[in-house]
Amino acid sequence: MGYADFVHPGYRPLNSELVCLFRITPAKGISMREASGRVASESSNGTWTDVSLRDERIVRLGAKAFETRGGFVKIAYPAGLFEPGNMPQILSSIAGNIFGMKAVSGLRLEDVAWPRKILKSFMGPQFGIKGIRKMFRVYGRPLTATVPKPKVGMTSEEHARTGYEAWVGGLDLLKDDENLSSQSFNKFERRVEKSFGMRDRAEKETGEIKSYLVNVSAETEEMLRRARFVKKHGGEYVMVDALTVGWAAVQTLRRECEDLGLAMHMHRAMHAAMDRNPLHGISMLALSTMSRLVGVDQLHIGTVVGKLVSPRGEVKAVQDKITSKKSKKILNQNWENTKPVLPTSSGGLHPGLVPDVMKIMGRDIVIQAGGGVHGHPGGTRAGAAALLQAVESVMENVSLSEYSKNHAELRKALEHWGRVKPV
Ligand code: RUB
Ligand code: CA
Repeated sequence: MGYADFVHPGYRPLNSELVCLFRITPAKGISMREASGRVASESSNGTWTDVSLRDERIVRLGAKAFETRGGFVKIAYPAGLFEPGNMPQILSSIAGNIFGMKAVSGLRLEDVAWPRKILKSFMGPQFGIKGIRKMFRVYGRPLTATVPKPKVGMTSEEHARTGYEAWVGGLDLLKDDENLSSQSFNKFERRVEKSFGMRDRAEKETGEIKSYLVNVSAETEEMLRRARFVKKHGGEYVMVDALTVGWAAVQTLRRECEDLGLAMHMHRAMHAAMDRNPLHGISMLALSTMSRLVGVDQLHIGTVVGKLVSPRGEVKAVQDKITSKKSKKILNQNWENTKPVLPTSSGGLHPGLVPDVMKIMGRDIVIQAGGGVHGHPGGTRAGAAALLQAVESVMENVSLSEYSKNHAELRKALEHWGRVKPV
């Protein structure tokens, strides 16, 4: 089959087919039609030259580039191409060789619409937004979290102590940072034991439910062992750097978390290697569909106003994709009974930016601040109080400056950082 066999303008995909939206920049001398045919061919069952075996059943498995609009091409893939429940195989097809094709100078997987059969073959989130809120018995306001900073270097005792200060300061969640695992000065087991000891103490003192996003990212068997260790010590969550551990490992961890009853918080470290270039790679929107399918409960989706690139349009589209029952941005997706994922906004946030974040993303989110808590002039406990006060000011529809008049920690934070948007 030649590339032209994979171009079917006007084709209407079957409900059973998986549809991808690509942004295609053809190489010099290659037409869009040729480039889209090559992408459809190489990502399904074609290659650069005709081969002998090409009977009907083979042709039927070929993908179809069916709609081209302004550099964006939709391609439909017969379900038979894919092994249900196997994220690595699906990505090796729709996000594999094609990025290296000489026929394109740029190629970006913008979105994926998953057909029911594949949707049902993945576990989806165990808790979803309702389940997470039920865990904390906190409704109507964002959950709050903090990462101890410096993010790597503290001993287990220092980490746990910082968590205690943040919890009694009013925050719901302590979070490990993406590159904290089990370094010599802060071994995983010691950190878990010390931190949950401090968590129990903070719960007793505050009467509030507190939890801890423990980073278990490691080789897969080791991740399962660490997840069991968290469970044994009374934890409710694991955190996983899904993109650096890989989707297959996340699928295995997700099964383990089902047995253990542990929620999963997904850090997206390395996503910007794929999604930052608007002309080449894999969008955060496409990555977010994989996250919801594989079944994380919480996902970092950016801040718009913080230190890391997260454009408003993308953040809102991702939020819609991971929280709605039927998402419409960009490709339509009926999630059926796949639970929604709680968006996490983080990256350069501090109390002065909380109103912006809540204005853009609403209240059904996690707001995470590391430097924006521990860099407070009054220290971690004051920084935690200031972050919570900023959330409360929005909930009470009072301006930050007004609210800070009788909330000293917030006032100090505003004196220190104002409304600065870090770069
Ligand atoms: C934030 C932090 C997180 C980033 C990741 O710390 O450590 O790793 O939020 O970015 P700080 P994203 O609050 O000190 O900036 O959430 O966009 O994936
Ligand atoms: Ca971090």
